[in-house]
Amino acid sequence: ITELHDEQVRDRLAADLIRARDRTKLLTAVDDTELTHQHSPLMSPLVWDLAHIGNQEELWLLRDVAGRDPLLPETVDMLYDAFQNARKDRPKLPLLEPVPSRRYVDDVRGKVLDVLERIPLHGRPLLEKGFAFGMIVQHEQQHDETMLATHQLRAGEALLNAPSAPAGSDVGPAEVLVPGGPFTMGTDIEPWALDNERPAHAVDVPSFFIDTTPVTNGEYLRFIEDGGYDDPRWWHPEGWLHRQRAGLTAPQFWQRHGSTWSRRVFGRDEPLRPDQPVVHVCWYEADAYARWAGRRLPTEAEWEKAARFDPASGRTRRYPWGDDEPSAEHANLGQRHLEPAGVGAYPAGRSALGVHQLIGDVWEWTSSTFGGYPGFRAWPYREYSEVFFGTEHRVLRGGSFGSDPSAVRSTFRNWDYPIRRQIFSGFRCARSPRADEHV
Ligand code: AVJ
Ligand code: FE
Repeated sequence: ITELHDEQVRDRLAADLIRARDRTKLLTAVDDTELTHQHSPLMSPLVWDLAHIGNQEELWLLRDVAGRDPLLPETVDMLYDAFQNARKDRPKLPLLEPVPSRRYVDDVRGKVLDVLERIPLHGRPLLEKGFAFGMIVQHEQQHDETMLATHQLRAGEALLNAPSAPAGSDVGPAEVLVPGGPFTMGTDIEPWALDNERPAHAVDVPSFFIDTTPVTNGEYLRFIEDGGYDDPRWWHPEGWLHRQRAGLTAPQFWQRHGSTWSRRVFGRDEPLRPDQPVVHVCWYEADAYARWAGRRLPTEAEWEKAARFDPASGRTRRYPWGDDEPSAEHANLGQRHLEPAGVGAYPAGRSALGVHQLIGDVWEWTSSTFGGYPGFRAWPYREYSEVFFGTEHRVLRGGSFGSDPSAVRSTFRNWDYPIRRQIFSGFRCARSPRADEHV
């Protein structure tokens, strides 16, 4: 039985590795100039992400797991170490050229697929349920999402194509009451959950209301038209300074044409779709909108309870819709579309309480800073999450249209600086009950 189970794990891992690589190839199927150019100081040249994907895969799966010798001179490791080289400095490094980069990732992958066929998936914690391979799948998919953001930042003709995301539909009441009480936050059982999602622990969350959908372009436009960007009352003090210094007047990639707006989406001008979740806002913009609307951002625990808690059974579920893996009916994930879908487009993906689109479409800013759960243990490396704990970053949840299902769960935690908005970030609002509201 163990053998059969292992075979299924291996097949799943091989399929996920291949899907990740198909996506990497699609995102790097550009000419050498595009591949080596730095499209924004916030991003690496695509050729860096490409070889970094291969290097992490070699380090973890060939050298650590399989005990192999390095494929290239060890000085190469340093070039692709994200901690030794800030993104802005990466174009100046003596990086592998495009052809050797492509050859390197292919060589590594060929050997990894051989290792995956043979290696026992137990006996070492790193191999339990194929974790090391799952970690590398997620790592590649995370960099694919980063490369997708690089494509969004690049100037010039469109290079990527995908069908438009579906339109929205009626979702009923604008907010949902989540009843107070404990739920299980985090996980001990998701096989590929990263260290910061562990361990599972009970959190008592008092009743709160959460928006049925993410905040839309149409709603956000009302904040702009009401002078929201010019009124310091709505802004966090540091947010107001940033708003002035950076000259923020609208989400990134919005363009005003008199009284109408368009959005630059992967090299095309698209009319602003009022029913789509707003995307490319920083935490400070989300926070200001919420205050203007008389609301606030949800805490991370509130977001996760809204996504997982089923009041009928008292159970904390894997996904908003239940325990099944995400499908195309549940959520806008996996770069099937190059934009968020209209709100209400995924009724099959709504939560037990009727909250829509918690998974997919846009990463949702929460009010929480990034820290370890009680009992946190850095694993398998401190630089995945622990070195980012503190008050500098805010947590985002739920994944975007550019996140692969293998790299998002209801427990998955993303984080970034509150000024960042080149990521596919949006938000939804929440509020505590009023004193006269008996809930
Ligand atoms: C978890 C998305 C913040 O991309 O910086 C990639 C993931 N860690 N390589 C990032 C990651 C190492 C990370 N985020
Ligand atoms: Fe990385």
